[in-house]
Amino acid sequence: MAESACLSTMHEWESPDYEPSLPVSEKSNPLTRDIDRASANCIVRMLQACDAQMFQEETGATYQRLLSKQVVETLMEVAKKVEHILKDPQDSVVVLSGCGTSGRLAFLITSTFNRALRELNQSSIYSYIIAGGDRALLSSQEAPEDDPKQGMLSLKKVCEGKKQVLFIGISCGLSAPFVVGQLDLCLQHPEVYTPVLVGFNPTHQARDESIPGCTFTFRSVAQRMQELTKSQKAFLINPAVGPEAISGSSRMKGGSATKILLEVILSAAHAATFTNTPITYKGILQHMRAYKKTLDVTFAQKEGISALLEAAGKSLQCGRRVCYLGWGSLATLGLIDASECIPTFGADYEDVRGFINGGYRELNNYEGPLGPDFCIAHEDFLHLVLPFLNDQDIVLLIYTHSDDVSEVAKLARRVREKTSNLHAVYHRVDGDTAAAVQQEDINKLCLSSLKITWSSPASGILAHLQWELSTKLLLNTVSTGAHVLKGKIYQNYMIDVQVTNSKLYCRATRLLQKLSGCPESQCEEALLKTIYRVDKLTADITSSDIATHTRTARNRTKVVPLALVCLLTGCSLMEAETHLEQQPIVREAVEACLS
Ligand code: S6P
Repeated sequence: MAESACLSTMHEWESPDYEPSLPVSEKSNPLTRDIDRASANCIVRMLQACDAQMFQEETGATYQRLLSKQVVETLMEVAKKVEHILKDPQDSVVVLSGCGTSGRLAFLITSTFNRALRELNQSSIYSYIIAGGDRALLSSQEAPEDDPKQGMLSLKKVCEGKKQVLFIGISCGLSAPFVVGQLDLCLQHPEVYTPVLVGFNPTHQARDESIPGCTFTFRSVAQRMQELTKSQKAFLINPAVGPEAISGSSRMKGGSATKILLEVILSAAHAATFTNTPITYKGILQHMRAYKKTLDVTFAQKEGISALLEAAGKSLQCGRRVCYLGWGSLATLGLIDASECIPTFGADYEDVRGFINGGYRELNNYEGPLGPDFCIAHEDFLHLVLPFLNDQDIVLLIYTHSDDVSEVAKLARRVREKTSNLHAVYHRVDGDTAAAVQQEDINKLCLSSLKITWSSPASGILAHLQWELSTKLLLNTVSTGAHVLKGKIYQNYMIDVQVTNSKLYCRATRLLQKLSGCPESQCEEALLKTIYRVDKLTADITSSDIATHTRTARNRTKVVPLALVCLLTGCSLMEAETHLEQQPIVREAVEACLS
């Protein structure tokens, strides 16, 4: 009985009656309805169940899934295109592009596979584009997402002089104007560009709002591409992975599924080119299943993850910090997770921060060091952060046994002088005893050490990709859960969302409608009043476009909570501000108004 109830909740979102006006990527997940009141343990279970939805089999004709026949076949076709370029790389490039998390993963994946090429003495063929440039790798730059022209120009620049371009545009919600500008460019020049779209909604749910200065919408471009899939002139990879645990937070499943799909494609292409392993249906499926196993291996550590989440939640609750000290690409995942807390939870830059051994040298981004506002090396941590830490700040070491574990131990000793709140997460291969002594030292210094053990890897690169995904899942769980415990989430909505681009503006208006029950026009009015901090809207404001509104909102805090208090109580903006000052935990403030 309990099991069938649980199963029906797992699939509830697939019903055509479930939040029918919303695309899958924006729906609220029935599994996490009560996440805001859950214990650390329960939060981990809920997030695990949400992640497991990624690999659920197709249940009917409604949605294709990650393991659906058509998806696997498209992965094979795209892998063959990449193989073709790998075999004749002259004047060719494979470009991965996206906004926010999607752009960060484009960076991570291109770095991994270019490194693999370098190790084989081959020239790099992969390039990444992230809306807003490299700063967006480490911070919230949401506005460039709305700029299709910028997208198109940046693609042109990367492809200058190239005769053949495989363009992979990533937009989890099939919604980013930046990406659709690039796809449109590809469609205009089919002799050079072959476009691939990766996202997690069916094409009929792609965003259909008009884009200023464009004759197309995301949906119209996706539909044009769909037509071209028949002749393999364009490709669509858009399985549904279920709604996000925190509504719209595509950094979680959207990001994980992006990483899985693209790595499966590129790994298959590399194996075909360099080890003569043909691209087969079975091979692709097998690789996907290895990622499914990654979820199981990671969440087998539920208790350890809950303990970390609880400790991080405690630090954030008392206004202290969470620091990730990582090595290699796992550190990059720490940097990414930390940067996402700012737009996702309205967190402060200092709340969650990541650091990487070797700093920018190791990160190896196009623009190199990004200046004093973006200090990311372990040395920066030692000079700028460590002196101010105490036992209320949590520090997490993230590494694998193929890193220099004696370096980890050395850093652990330095941290331990300032805070006892030191924890470790590390990956090791079963039976590998190489770093056992140093590991013992680290364990003694840490309050908790989470050891994730993997059976002997099929290939070096696959093992590393699994460790990365495992780290992503773990950090996403810890940082999301910690912010839930801090009271940042209401039900499973991020109520204090920053209204810094058109997608977030629409989401904010929708959220106000849902929670206040007021009509859309009234909600938008309340939103504008809080953005412009006025009790009466002027003609100037109402005639401005969304870009002006979102630019103004960039410097505002608590926009949506304030608008909600005004809508629910009919009070003035100033009264709403006083109310929220008295009750800084947004969830509780909202509940007080609703009851
Ligand atoms: C989501 C994250 C955002 C998105 C970005 C792109 O958790 O904070 O930065 O990645 O908005 O979204 P999409 O749907 O185009 O991949």
